[in-house]
Amino acid sequence: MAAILRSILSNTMAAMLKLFILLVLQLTISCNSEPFPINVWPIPTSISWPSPKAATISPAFQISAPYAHKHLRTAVKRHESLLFSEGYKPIVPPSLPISPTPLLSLTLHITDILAPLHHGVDESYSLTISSSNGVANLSSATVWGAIHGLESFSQLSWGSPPLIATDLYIKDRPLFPHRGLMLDTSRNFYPVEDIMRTIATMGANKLNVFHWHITDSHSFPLVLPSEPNLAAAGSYGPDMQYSPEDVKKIVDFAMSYGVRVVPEFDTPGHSLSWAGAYPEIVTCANQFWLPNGPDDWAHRLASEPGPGQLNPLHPRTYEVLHNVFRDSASLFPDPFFHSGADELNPLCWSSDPSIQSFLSSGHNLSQLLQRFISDTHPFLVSLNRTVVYWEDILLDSTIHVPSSLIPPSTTILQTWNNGINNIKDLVTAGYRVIVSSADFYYLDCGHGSFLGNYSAYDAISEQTSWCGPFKTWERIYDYDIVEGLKEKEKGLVIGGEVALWSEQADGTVLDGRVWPRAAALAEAMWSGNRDENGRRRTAMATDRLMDWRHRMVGRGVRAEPIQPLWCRRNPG
Ligand code: CP6
Repeated sequence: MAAILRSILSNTMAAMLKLFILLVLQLTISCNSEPFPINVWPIPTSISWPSPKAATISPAFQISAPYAHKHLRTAVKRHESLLFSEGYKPIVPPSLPISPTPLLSLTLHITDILAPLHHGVDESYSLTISSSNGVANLSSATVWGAIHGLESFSQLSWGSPPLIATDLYIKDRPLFPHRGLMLDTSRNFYPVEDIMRTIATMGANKLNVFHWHITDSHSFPLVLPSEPNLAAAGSYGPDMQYSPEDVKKIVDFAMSYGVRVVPEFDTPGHSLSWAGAYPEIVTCANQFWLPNGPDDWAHRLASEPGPGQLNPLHPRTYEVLHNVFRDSASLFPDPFFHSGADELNPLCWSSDPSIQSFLSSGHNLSQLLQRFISDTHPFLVSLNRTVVYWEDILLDSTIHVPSSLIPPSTTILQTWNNGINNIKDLVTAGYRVIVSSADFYYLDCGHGSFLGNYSAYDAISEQTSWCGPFKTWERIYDYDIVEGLKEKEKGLVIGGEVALWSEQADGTVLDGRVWPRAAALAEAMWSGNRDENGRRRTAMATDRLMDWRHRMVGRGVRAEPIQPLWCRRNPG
């Protein structure tokens, strides 16, 4: 009896094992496949293409944009030249009937030519390409919608001499108005060309906010006209600085892609680099604590020279800050201004003698931050800025300010901890929210060395990694940032940003660290991550993202592959 039972059991086990092996093989060797002849990334809100056809693009083809608008003109020229020079070879060449009529023109129709590139500007467009008369029309409310439409038009073409999909109609608009990428240029320096290539690729993905985390504790790379010593003494060297001309060039370039540039000066924490020029306004310069004791590897691994925090009690602090804010408000025209306020270290402030006497007269550290914010927030508002802060300013359990000092009307909070719960807490408090949850949107995890004492590697590697785990494109694509919110609360989530902190990144790895993962965010923020039936469309997106990555590589962006080439060559 026992023997029979044993045999049945082992047979069942064997069958289960076989099934399991088959399943694993199935998962590992079959690639996702969804045949489609053309690919626009992010996928437009609606495409109507009842009988798919292609047309040649006439050598006499022209884009007609009868508007005197500098950035529109730049974008039009760029696409006229791209259409004939890109020569994109799809991994799987589409086979479509060719219309006898070549495409002769694309005409732009813009109703509000003056609308500035601000948060919430109308970015919608509609595009018709017709083979019966060989013309295409692009209609939009604003220049910024037209620039997105031009990009879609370019992505509908391939080959050399170029072909273009025809007899189609696209109507397109973004799901979220704020679709961003944050780049930290303080931990490591990025040359201007790297920043411009990144912004151009953002534009191609319809991402519209370049959040420039310019300064931090490690370096202060921006030369400001009224405070030149900050960069002179705080940058990594004269060849690792951004001049005011560089900034103007970057901001202007970004506008021709419909990309806003939002500067961040991380204050009052993360400010050691200000001490080069002004040691008197920075507390705890070059002291280093591990907030959670000697085995606090999570902090040790961030390799900070010491947090360095601006002293809210020193009058000089505000003189310097006002100069910095005034200069940057004139360099960066965008109405959003990011002022940081993340990760304040209590030990850093309380090590300072002047702060010690403030504390011993019955005050606390939150009141110290409140002093700082009650000067800087109104000052930034007087420069017509909406101030963005990291969520810590409200949610940090030790050092925070009451919401009366940062009114929701002039404040936006950017969340990075604890996902949905914090999003919920922030919108419940009435704030507009930018989502950058570290568990989904932080791109920094790379292959860099362990930033600590190697002998402790074994002990720590089991527990945590400061950057890990690596966030895959699927993880980014699938994250639902408004899950569980009421309709009214959803309206306060203005969008999301992926973030590249640069402890272990610089220009040599930039493209691969950012792309194609930022493209996954771009589609989720522009047209969502679900199909018309509300089902996830991650599997279908795999092939499309593979093709889009291939196209980005062709445009000179060294985006990482997401699967073997075989998967597109051997569909099914
Ligand atoms: N620098 C600054 C950082 C981080 C933040 N602010 C950070 C924290 C945790 C992780 C990654 C980056 N390096 N200024 C948090 C907003 Cl895991």
